[in-house]
Amino acid sequence: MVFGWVKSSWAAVRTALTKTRDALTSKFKALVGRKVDDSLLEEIEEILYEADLGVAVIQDSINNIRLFVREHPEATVDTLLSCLEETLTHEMDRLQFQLSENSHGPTVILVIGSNGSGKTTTIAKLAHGFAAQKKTVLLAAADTFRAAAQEQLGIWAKRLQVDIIHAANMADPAAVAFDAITAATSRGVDVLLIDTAGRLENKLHLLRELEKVKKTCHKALPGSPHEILLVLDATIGQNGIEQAKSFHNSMGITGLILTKLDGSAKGGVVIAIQKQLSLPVKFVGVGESLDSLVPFDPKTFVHSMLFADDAES
Ligand SMILES: Nc1nc2c(ncn2[C@@H]2O[C@H](COP(=O)(O)OP(=O)(O)OP(=O)(O)O)[C@@H](O)[C@H]2O)c(=O)[nH]1
Ligand SMILES: [Mg+2]
Repeated sequence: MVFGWVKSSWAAVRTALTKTRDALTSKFKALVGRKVDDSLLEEIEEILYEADLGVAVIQDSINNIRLFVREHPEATVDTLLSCLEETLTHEMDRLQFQLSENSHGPTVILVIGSNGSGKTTTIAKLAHGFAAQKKTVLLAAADTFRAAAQEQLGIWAKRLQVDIIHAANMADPAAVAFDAITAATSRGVDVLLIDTAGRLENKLHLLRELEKVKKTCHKALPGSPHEILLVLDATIGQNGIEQAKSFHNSMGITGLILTKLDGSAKGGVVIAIQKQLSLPVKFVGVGESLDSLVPFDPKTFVHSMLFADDAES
């Protein structure tokens, strides 16, 4: 089962992609009318690097464009752009973008990520989105690293009018997760969102702590967590790929949420990350308000990044 997430306006993502799109379209525009040859392909390659699409995706795109040119000697810059759009979207359709739903009890969603990536804010946005679907939500403050983190999630819970399970005496995060799952099950809530401490992915002991949270979830409710979502700050660009790999290796994440796209000129990282890890970006964060978390759609995203014209805008 998957949740039927209420479609929010894609216009906010399009706006967040303005810097990335403007940089790409102005440079592509300057190439229109040019002869399609190796030097043109090199220039396209350089333009793609600036959008932070990453080496692997760019090499793949340029190889596909080369093949296309071989088969279509009459190709123009416009047709190359369509070929690029297709290449960037290719294979992403196979990924599971919707959140999995547990139909036999609470859906447990574990949210992890580095310091300040946007975990707690994203949890509030998710809770807000679930409420719009008439789902009951429980929050778990399993960030026992800082007392302020408990308070921050508490403020959101109050504002959203949802229940929260706090850590007793800053107990170990796995114990908070266990209590929260027990409470979610006995209260019959639909969704449990577990907030965790910000950590650097190379801090091994902290990763071990997260692994313990995951194991404890499984013990408290077999099959859970149903989603392990890694929250990444889009403004860190390609470094996000290494971060995601490291978290994925130890935690087996089910999806990504890329935040702060509104402050980034390098929207290409959203494509690069999912293609390299074969993991879906389930949502993108495009601001600080509760409704600024948008379900990801690969075709619309790629189109919004590459083309100035759009029926939606
Ligand atoms: N512009 C913008 N800001 C965001 C977005 N998502 C989160 N933020 C901001 O990022 C900052 C950090 O967010 P938090 O939710 O506290 O991050 P965290 O990962 O929980 O941080 P720690 O618990 O300290 O690891 C806050 O100021 C948020 O408002 C987004 O999509 N866009
Ligand atoms: Mg936090």
